[in-house]
Amino acid sequence: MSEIRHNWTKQEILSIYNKPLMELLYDAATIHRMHHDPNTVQVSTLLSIKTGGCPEDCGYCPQAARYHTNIEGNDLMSVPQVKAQALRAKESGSSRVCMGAAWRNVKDGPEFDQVLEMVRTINKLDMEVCCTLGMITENQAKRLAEAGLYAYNHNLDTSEDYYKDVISTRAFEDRLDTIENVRKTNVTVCSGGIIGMGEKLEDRAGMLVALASLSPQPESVPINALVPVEGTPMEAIEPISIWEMVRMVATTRIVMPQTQVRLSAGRTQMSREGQAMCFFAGANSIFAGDKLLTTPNPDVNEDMEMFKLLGLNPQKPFTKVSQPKTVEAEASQYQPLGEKPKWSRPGHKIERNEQAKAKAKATVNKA
Ligand code: SAM
Ligand code: DTB
Ligand code: SF4
Repeated sequence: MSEIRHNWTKQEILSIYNKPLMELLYDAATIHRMHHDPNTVQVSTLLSIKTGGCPEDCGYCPQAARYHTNIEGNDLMSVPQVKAQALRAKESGSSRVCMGAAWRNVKDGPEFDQVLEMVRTINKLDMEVCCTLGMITENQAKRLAEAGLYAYNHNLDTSEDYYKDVISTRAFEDRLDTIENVRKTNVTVCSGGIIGMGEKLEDRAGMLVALASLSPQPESVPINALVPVEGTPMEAIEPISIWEMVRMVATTRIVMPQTQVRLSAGRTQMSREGQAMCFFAGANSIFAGDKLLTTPNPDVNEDMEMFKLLGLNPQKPFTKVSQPKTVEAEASQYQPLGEKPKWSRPGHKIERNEQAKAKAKATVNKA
């Protein structure tokens, strides 16, 4: 087993990322085999339980209200709706449901109670449950854990340096605080980022330094390729090449040997050969289902054909960490505290985000 290091430097990571490709692939695949079955891939289904209308200004995100993208917004889904979707996901071979909400942070109240009930319902279907709901407090993390949550997704998204050029409504530090709150429970951490947002290679390395320095390292690290969506400040950014994805996956595998590296957004643009290279380089989880949160993803049948072609098998639920016990609402030990945490709001100007907002306003005024 290779050792787990938490003190990687940006320079070390850059020199791994820039290695001759055959060496990089060989090194990553070697480490991958020491810690994982190379023929097993964990499959999660995303479910957008509350879509659009988000107050944040994340420059990549189609769900930020201020950019007026073409997505269909929705209020919080009901528990039976979620259960039906989870059953469909289970039938199609997914071991995990990941519920996403376009929220800045969780607020105690009926909507959070409803999410807790969704968590209990899916855990009782013997599936892993993940949530990505924005920033959460320690008490909220404990309530999610008590309901039977398996994983919480909260991405660092990019380096601390570049974060300021992407989002002005919260700070990198806030993301670390939420991850720390999740770490105070038994819920596993899923945290990664996006490449192809105009960042430098140094920023990709910087993000990996931050993720690898977490102790323990995240159990799951999603690597997303930016999906450029019309109306967002990043609509016109040129897509990255498959080689960058392969290098990023391989480097992530090397610096975080035990984590499940997730080949995330951007798969519709990747060939099977390209994805196969990513699996060889150490990717061992994906999002399945024809939709991510709001944008397209490959069809499940196509993915299953790809698995067959490559000899890959979907991972069974609770292979890595055992199933959490669900505590019913009536027996809960935790009360909603109605906290109003002071998540920061830096409010600096990001020219690209300002322009997208102004463009959206002008369109509304014209109509
Ligand atoms: N609101 C919550 C939050 O921001 O943590 C949860 C939902 S948010 C949509 C989850 C993640 O989706 C983001 O952190 C980002 O990594 C990813 N994401 C959003 N838009 C994307 C895009 N256009 N391309 C790639 N990834 C994207
Ligand atoms: C993650 O890292 N990627 C997923 C999941 N975690 C929540 C989301 C990707 C969203 C892509 C844009 C969309 O579909 O809206
Ligand atoms: Fe809101 Fe999350 Fe999208 Fe940012 S990434 S705008 S917080 S939904």
